[in-house]
Amino acid sequence: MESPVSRLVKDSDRVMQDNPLVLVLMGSKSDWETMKHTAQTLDQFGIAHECRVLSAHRTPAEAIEYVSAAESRGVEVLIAAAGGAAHLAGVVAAHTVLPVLGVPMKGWALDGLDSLLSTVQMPGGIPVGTLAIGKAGATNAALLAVSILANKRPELREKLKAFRREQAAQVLAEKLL
Ligand code: AIR
Repeated sequence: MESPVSRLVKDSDRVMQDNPLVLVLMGSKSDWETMKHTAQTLDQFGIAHECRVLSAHRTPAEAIEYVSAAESRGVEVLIAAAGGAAHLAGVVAAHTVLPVLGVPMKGWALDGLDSLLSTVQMPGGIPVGTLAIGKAGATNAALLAVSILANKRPELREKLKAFRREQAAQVLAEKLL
């Protein structure tokens, strides 16, 4: 089946689906190579989402405006990814009470440890649920968003259970020789 992501219009500033339940923000287009795994996983579960490049440092006003409008658009979860001085998830969390998941980007001088600490070390009162560095974190941010959405959507919970069963079956079928 063709992914909805691949159907999206070129030259748009965002990857967009109608009535998104999840917003995926990233600090730079260079993060998309990793964050496309978030989009693909959300697609796999049929979750409408919108992905957009917005930076806490380079476009702070636009980032705040976008996040502040999320609740009134019916969005339920935000995912924010950034590298280096990775403040995006924290800034996003400061401007909404919706759950915010942070994905630290790999690379740079400290290979993602800088991104991890910038994302995870939030002061008490403004939480960011921080995932692993890089691709695993990008995939898991989507799976955690699905878990959150599944609280009120029994059909989604069944899809998650089926996903886990299939994953377990694949591991058990592994042959070493
Ligand atoms: N970034 C962008 N604005 C603030 C931050 N922290 C991050 C991006 C990307 C890294 O800086 O999220 O991971 C490098 O961006 P670029 O555009 O130079 O490739």
